[in-house]
Amino acid sequence: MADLWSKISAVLPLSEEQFPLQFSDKVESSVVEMLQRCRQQLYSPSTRSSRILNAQIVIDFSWEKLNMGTWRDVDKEWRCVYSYGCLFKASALCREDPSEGEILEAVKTCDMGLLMGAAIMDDLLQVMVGILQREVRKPAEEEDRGQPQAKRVKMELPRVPVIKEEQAVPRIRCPSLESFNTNHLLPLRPVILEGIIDHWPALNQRPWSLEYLRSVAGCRTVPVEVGSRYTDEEWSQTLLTVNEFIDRFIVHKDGEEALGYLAQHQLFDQIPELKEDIRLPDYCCLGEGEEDDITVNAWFGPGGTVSPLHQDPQQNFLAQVVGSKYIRLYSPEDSDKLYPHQSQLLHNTSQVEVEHPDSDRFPSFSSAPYLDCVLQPGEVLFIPVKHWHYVRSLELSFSVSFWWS
Ligand SMILES: O=C(O)CCC(=O)C(=O)O
Repeated sequence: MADLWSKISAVLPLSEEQFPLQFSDKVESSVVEMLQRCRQQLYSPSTRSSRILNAQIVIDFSWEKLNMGTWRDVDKEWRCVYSYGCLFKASALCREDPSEGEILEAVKTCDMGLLMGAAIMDDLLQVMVGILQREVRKPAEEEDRGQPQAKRVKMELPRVPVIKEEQAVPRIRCPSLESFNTNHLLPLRPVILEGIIDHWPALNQRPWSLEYLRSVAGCRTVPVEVGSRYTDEEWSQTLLTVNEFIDRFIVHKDGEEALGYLAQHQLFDQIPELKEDIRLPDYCCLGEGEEDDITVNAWFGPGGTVSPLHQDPQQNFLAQVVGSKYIRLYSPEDSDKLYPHQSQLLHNTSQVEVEHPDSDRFPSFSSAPYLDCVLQPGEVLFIPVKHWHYVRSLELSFSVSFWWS
């Protein structure tokens, strides 16, 4: 670890004078002074504990500001202050021959800044966490976790629904852009595209096994959904490392424990190694939006995770990388038979439990026509804008969805 600090200091500004710290008067002068003190300590002798203490004061103070009121009302300057606090703390942890535990704490600190703060200094936290991660990263084959994965991942017999031919989502193999546009995009018709992601490294050179995910992302802190479905009362969100998520919800999952779902749109920005394993589907170019506006989401979890029936305001390519999923689709024309929640927050979500509908409360549901499928690794489902979709994973599963317009 001896040269870790030289790698970190190489990406920091050369001197205190070149280190920007500019805030408007929305940020109290006492906080700006504390930030300046942290900056000074970065470039002059000081004790480790004093560096960490001052950075922690900045983190704790700005954390309060981030948690006041609703997230969209949080001023971006406070998110920047939080990121600076994380940057100073992570730097302090990595000086002077840090232990592996201290480096892991620095990784977590950077991740908190990436998740809750705002980008500062050309995304310096992202650069730093890349350096730190390489320091603690073990190649997949070096991992020794005892028995082979298949024996330790809890195997459940999935309830695999029978797909009737007349309501199966149609399938096509590598259509031309023109044919996809004419037959599916313009008329907004769902379809399963086969053979269009066969070249992804995630399905070839770097298959997304648990060991591989642990090796590229194990020490990274990510938001996790805990609970069977986001409409349940006891559903909650928490922050866990990818290793903790796998240990708690996948490898040692026992029947009584809540389900956990790593379902989020920041994962690929946070962990660029995973982004390098996937590609944007070519068909996204048929949209009117810019490539940068495409949202790429990760959906990683054990068998049994459910995304309740809901609709989204964009076109969607849902690509299956690991495991299989049962998916049911309803047209937006049948929304009145699907009983959306009344509240503003959940108005895009149906109240009906799709596979166990309460026909007394929701009598019209059974008359709504639908298409369904079991999506297998290597297949991509086109879910047209506003089409209602219900998803249940049949086994350990990792999917990637692309929301585009
Ligand atoms: O795979 C899932 O659980 C949900 C996917 C989804 O809802 C989406 O991509 O919009």
